[in-house]
Amino acid sequence: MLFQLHFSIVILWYFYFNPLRNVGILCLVPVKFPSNNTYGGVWPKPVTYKTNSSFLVLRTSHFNFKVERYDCDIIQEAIRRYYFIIFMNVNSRSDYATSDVMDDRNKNFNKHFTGFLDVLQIHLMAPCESLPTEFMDERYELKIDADGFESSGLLIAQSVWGILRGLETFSQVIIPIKGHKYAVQLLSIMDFPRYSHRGLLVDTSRHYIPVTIILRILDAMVYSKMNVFHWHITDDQSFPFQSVSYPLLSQEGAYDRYLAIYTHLEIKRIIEYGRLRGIRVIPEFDSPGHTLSWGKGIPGFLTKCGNPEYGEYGPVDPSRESNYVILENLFKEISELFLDNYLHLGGDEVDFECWGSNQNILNFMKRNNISSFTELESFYIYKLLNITKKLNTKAVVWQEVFDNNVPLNNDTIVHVWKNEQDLDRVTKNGHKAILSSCWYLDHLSSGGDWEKFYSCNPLNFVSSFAQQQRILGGEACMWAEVVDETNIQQRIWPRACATAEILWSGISSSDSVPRLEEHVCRLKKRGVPAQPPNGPGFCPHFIL
Ligand code: CP6
Repeated sequence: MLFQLHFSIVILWYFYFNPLRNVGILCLVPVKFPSNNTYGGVWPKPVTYKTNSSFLVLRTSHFNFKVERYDCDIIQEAIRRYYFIIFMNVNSRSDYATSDVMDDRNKNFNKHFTGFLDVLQIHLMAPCESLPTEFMDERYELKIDADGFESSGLLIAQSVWGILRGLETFSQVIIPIKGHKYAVQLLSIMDFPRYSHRGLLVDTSRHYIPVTIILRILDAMVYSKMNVFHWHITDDQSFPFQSVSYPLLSQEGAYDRYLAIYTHLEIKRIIEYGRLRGIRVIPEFDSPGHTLSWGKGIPGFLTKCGNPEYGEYGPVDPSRESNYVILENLFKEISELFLDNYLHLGGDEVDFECWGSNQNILNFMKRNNISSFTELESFYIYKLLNITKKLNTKAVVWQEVFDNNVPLNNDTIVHVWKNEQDLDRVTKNGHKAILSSCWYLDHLSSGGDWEKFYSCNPLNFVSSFAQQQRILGGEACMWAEVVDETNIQQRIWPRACATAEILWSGISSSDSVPRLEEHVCRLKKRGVPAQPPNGPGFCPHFIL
């Protein structure tokens, strides 16, 4: 009896007075972690990642972020988001660090409890910038350390964008463990992107994509450290941009003038949402091709084809001087609304046959000594580039503009979409380039076909170092002929994650399969409907 009482007191002491009581169970049961060679399951893989064989425990009741130097709204908002993400558990079966699946993956990998991590210090070394740009610095260092009883977490960056990327990494190395607790290994990460332009193109013309879905897509971009939302907002099929200067464009050209449009207010919301996450929003108003929807709101804007075989209308009528006035007014409105320094002007796939069938166009060419349709397209694009130059915006153009010898200034970025090999010609001519031809999300092949995206390394397609320097990055493209609000996210994720990693840290790595499995489980846990990456599988912490 006495013995039993003593025993109970010892047990009571253990749980109530032992400073380690919060990890009482942990001390007895070894906890298994993702092993070093999977980079803590971080996606995209950090440039350098070192770990130690010990871990710290985060307690929801104690842990906090502490901003030690420069602070701003972007950091405060990010802290709010990440606090939620880190300490969210989908359900009580979420102890995936101790699940059978993880055990199998991490045989012989035991870690030692060394203490608690109560604070992540955030050191931003220079004042916050307010808007992400092509020059944004995303480098960060993340150190989780322990020295005796002292443990510390430190995130350092020169720029607020580095703080954002570092917080994302921090959220990915924290692992839910048994008993509603969280653990992090001692680690040291130094990380930065190899390309400054890591984009996702979303086409909102072939199908209207609701604003809420666009915001979810921006969320998921951040989880893979993508930083450019290329908004292919208009095309032949619909004109969902509600223009203040030309309201008829969406009234006549949208799928629905009330239900399938983006207002200035909604667009501002999307830009602000991106800004707070370090995502640039670059709109594309593609012309002179891909503009059939514009014609409904502005009579006379398009070329009337002389031969019905080519359709009723074709590209913008480049011979009509008043069209350039319309373009100037419209692009003035656009450049004031969208805050980025860049606009995407399109310039792809112009239908020359329609132009060639229109007698007015042919006469115009004769009068102006224009001897070919590529020259006519150049004439148009040249005028459009001058309009945007006047508006103080720089331009991205599809590769045809370069292919057709339009004179381009150094700021203009050429977007390669036909063939990776074209990167060589573009950069040899001194132009900056971004690549998309190997990353079409609408092209499906069987199984987990992200590996075909993953094997596309932009560096393989140019011959000199100077040319390599001109590659700014690339974009995965979600053309929307066969996706709408019901399936666009599944089509994008996780396949665009392959592009994201190639552009962040590059070079396919052997651990990418299990790491992507883990990343997809993470995306699902955070509410992103991502499809299975490889084949049969199971997310141990995600049971609906
Ligand atoms: N829409 C627009 C598209 C494409 C382009 N522009 C496209 C077509 C074929 C392929 C890839 C993209 N769907 N407006 C070309 C940039 Cl393979």
